[in-house]
Amino acid sequence: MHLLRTGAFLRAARSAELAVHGLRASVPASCSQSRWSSSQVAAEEQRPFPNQSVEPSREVDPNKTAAGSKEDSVQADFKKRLQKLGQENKILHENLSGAKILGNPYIFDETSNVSDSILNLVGRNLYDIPDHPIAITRNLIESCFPFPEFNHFTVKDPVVTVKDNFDVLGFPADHPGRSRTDTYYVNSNHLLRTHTSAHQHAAFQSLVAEKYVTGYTICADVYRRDSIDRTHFPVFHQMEGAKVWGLGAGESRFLAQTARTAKIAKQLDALPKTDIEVEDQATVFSKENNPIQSEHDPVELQLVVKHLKRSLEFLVEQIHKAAKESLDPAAREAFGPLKMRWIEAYFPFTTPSFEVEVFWKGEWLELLGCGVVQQPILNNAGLRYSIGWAWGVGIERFAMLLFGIPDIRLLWSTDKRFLGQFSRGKITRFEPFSKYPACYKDIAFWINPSPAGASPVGAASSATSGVAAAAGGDATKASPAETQPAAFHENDIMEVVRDVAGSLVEDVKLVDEFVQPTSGRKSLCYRINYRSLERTLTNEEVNRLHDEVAAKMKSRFKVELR
Ligand code: FA5
Ligand code: MG
Repeated sequence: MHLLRTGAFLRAARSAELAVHGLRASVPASCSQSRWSSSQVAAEEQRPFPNQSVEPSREVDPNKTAAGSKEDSVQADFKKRLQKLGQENKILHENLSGAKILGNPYIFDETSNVSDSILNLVGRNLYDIPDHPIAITRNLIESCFPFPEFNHFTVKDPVVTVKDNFDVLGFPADHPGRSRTDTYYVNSNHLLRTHTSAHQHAAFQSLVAEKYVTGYTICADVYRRDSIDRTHFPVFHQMEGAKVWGLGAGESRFLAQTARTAKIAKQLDALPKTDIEVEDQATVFSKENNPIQSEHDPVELQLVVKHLKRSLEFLVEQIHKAAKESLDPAAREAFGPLKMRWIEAYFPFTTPSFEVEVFWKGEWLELLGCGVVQQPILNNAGLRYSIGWAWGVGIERFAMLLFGIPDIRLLWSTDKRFLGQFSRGKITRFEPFSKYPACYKDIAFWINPSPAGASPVGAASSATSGVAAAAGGDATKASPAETQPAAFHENDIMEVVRDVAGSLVEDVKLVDEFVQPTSGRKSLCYRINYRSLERTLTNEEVNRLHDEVAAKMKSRFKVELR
């Protein structure tokens, strides 16, 4: 896996591509053990991290199968056949099943759930097309975190190991984000990354050798089996950012830390002030809700949190300003002030953790998640005596605010009427070219009371239920009040609809649910809104699509149609 440096780095004389996984992380001079007693270092090494061993990730041996056994000649031959396929991404079913993704062959196993419809979207790299709103937004975000303080990376290949996406980040074994109902698995070792945090460990490692660079951003496409509506799409783009402070100079650990605290305070002071009205609902850090890490000094921690919050408030303000300036003067007046709030959150790899929401089109829209990096993550990356923050934003959410784009599907459009409206470095208001009629169709069915093969992990862990879960796996969506075994997950119907109708569906909503008192069976009714962004759909076409959705629901999930 490669982190590809972008922007200023492409101009730099040093190598543009950095194989971070191949590097042996060396401990920086400021962290040399001789400065402190070996017992102190040993104590730090033993610090537990939730549920996981967090050794640095290694590339999976390409000669081994998912189960770890040596590849036999049939598998090797099948891989060769996959590799020879003409198209970039393709699924092949023969005596074995597998996929070619961005040129690499993978053999499927019982965990695989990627589909052609999702693989067709792999490799579009919208963030690299200079005139595309996603790339324009990415550049704007990167400009708020400039070089040489921040390195900027992109990672083209979305296939990562389960270890990098979840294990290294301390995701509990039963975190809902790991579920096949929420995540696209290539096989039991590999998945389509669900967040850019999958590259956090490698990016932190890259900071070890840096002299002036103390932070980074990573931009990439991420994949989630999610709901279908105007702000959610199974592929979207994230940008991850982080900054660390190593210990300052000093004769003792105490003095070095005091110097570091003073440095953070000074840098906080130097951050640009913002004018936005912010409601902060996450100022108290309690053991139960949003704990401080035991190794952090509370005064220093508060400074890091303030630095994080102010950096992101600056980002949100810049986006809002750019959006406002793109309007004509009359519309600018009506645009109104920005309403933004901080709320508590939970991520396995940060604590305390937060989310930013802004008020958009009459409701609160989540823009990003962030927090203070779990110390074991920094330690494992070779940044043992550093403290730092990290954030992850959804680029589409920012782009929709910036350009006034009402539906996330538009960002995947290849229609010239859409793409022709944007050019690099410019924020322009999206002009709707037409609104085509909606066609609503309901599908009602009894769900199968026995656990379905496609949804083996239904329940949320106690650590994550009722809170926003990282990297997908919304614990609140899996029907927490469900009394029967998890036979059906809402993302299952979303996936079927996506496979059959792709971006011809605007949204899918649960409109009715009830349990039959005598049998205890449960009935669900979903309303599918078929509407193309580019043309009027005919009745026949919609009926055909809807019949296919019904047939697939029946065959894949054994539901009984009503
Ligand atoms: C994460 O993915 C964390 N990795 C973010 C993070 C990074 C936290 C570093 C702490 C430190 P979350 O699942 O909330 O968190 O997603 C981050 C953002 O991605 C969301 O705030 C939202 O803006 C965007 N997002 C999430 N799901 C979708 C989707 N289906 N479509 C479009 N944007 C989405
Ligand atoms: Mg979230």
